[in-house]
Amino acid sequence: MTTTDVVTQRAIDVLKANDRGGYTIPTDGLYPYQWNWDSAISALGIAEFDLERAWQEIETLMSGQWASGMVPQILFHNPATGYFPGPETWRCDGPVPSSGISQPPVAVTAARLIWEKNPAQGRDRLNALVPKLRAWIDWYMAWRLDDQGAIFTVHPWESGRDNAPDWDKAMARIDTSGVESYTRQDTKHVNSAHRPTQKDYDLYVWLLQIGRSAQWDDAEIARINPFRVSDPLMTFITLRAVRDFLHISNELGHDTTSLNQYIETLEQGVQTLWNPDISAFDSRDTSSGEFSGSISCGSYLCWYAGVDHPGMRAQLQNALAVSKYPIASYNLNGEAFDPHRYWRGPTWPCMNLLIGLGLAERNVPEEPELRARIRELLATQGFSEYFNPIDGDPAGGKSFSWTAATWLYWAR
Ligand code: 9YW
Repeated sequence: MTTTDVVTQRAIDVLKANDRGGYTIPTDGLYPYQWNWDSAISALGIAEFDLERAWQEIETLMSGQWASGMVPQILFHNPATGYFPGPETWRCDGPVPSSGISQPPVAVTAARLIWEKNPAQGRDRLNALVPKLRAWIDWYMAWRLDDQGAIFTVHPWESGRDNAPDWDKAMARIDTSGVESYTRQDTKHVNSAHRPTQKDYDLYVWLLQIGRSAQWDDAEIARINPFRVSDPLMTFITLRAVRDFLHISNELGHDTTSLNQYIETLEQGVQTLWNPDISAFDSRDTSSGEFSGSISCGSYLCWYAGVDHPGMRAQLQNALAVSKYPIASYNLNGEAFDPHRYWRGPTWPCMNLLIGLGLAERNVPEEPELRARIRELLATQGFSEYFNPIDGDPAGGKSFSWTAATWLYWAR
């Protein structure tokens, strides 16, 4: 066996060990349920050794879809301990116990990529998913589109980048004094210096309370939730999802009404996220109109969305020059940079997978170098949740599904 074969076998073992029967948990202990975009990325890895099981991952995720079209961030299929907030805190009413917010719609793109591995075999399964994927896209366009065509998030957990500096200014304006008492579980599993702070968690729980008081009704949330930040990551991933869904619909002969219009709107929307002051795609608070001033891993998803930008190409070259293990979750020269704290500096391989796919598709010459760095990181350090971008030190949960999937689908 070559070294590559050994690491590949380890990655397969991680995904199999995290399989809970029809769905894959992100990691044992810290995250014991099905998470939305983790499952989408895990499915890409699973498709490398078991195509049937990869389809099932997406199908199980979509089984939690609400009548509104929303697909939840977490599905609590089976009782588990060790995670807060669980179903009793969210108090949602979907077909599967769940949280009340969504996550970036990578699963639409994953469905296309899995289908393309064997179009004949996957045709019926994809056909059955089409109405559900469509309803989710329509939900995003109805409830998460700002007046300039970008996609915003109503909760840092929905964005998938919990404590990113992108949300700092919007969070600072919110008074969380009415937050109920709660007990965190995450810091019992992993080093608390590498996690969001207590202040961050107060806001997460406070925003959860807002949604719950609205009984998770979209129109009521739109009326009372004060947190709305338009996000390059959300906008790029949604734009990519709509492009992939249009392609699927054309290939399989499904209705394409409004899809071209969605693409046009989102293409205009991403341009409104260009912040000339930092020469990068940035997030923008929808109430103040103010940019965050944050160059994040989300900024580099432009190519994934089919959007080229010479300014981002320069950023990419800089990222490769200033850190051994790019692309970091937050710019190393940014004032909030912390190499250890979750989405404020560490490198997340799963984000590099998405960035790398975009670079490869657009023939950006830096892709092989980025892939080689992540390859070396995973081969030597294993499949942790995230890594110090300077020295590659692993942190967070171990044996993480989407990190193993990154190896299988892209880095190896
Ligand atoms: C939470 C599972 C999730 C990811 C998110 C990441 C973190 C914390 O873990 O969220 O409690 O949901 O920020 O992107 O989906 O891996």
